[in-house]
Amino acid sequence: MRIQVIIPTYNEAENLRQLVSVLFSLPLDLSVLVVDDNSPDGTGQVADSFSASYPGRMAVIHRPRKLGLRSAYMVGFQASFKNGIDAIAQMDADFSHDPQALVAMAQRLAECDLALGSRYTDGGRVDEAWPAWRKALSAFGNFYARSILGLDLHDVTTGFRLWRREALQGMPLERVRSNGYILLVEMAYLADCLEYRLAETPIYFADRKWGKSKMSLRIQVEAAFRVWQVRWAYRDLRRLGKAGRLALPPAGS
Ligand SMILES: Nc1nc2c(ncn2[C@@H]2O[C@H](COP(=O)(O)OP(=O)(O)OP(=O)(O)O)[C@@H](O)[C@H]2O)c(=O)[nH]1
Ligand SMILES: [Mg+2]
Repeated sequence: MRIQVIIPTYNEAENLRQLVSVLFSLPLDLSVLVVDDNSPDGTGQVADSFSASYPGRMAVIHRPRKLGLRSAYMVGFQASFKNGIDAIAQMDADFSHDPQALVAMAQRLAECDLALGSRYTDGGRVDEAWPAWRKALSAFGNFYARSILGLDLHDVTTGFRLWRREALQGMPLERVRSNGYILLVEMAYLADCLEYRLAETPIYFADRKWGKSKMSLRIQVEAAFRVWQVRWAYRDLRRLGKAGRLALPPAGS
């Protein structure tokens, strides 16, 4: 199975240097696609030097300025669809997502369409160093989104995912509106509306090694409203279920 890992980056030079080396040491047929938004710390140049050292295994998309996570992933997905690969991974550059977990996720993909690296399924954990408020908010946010959207998932906001390429390509990605981490809720919900098979693999979620977290109470409160908007936006697909797949033109066509 040929896997492409899409990593959106903004100021992740130090993290990326280490992450790419670890990814290439995994026992997987894996390539990397970095989508960098002209990071002031030179992340784009770090990515370029890897693509010179690993021709064919490392690609970089440079964008002129910080344009947000949603469009970074959308541009990355469209490029991946053209590469003849079997599975597409989403992961953060900051080592919150342990690259080793990709091995278990790839095994899991044999029996599902989307394998999610999950902090809240049996065996999953979050960083012990997280303050109690952040742990509580994250756990509550997941419970909240899961209840409102009727998702049988413990970790709806995880950004560590491995998709079957056909499944991701079959999603109406042009309808996805959210940015930030509601993007992840929206995409999981969309996959569930289309009755894709979702499976969770336990992960340990470490706090970012370098750089500062942007998570705040304000972001979480805003997200709480957005969950309702997501439910409303896809009411047609929720009703259609699996039949919704046929009603959609394939993404990137
Ligand atoms: N290309 C691009 N990448 C981004 C942008 N915003 C965030 N990223 C990257 O997306 C990934 C997830 O972002 P993080 O900043 O780690 O977000 P987070 O994990 O919710 O928050 P932290 O607690 O700060 O780690 C990282 O690899 C970032 O570098 C953006 O506007 N453009
Ligand atoms: Mg992070």
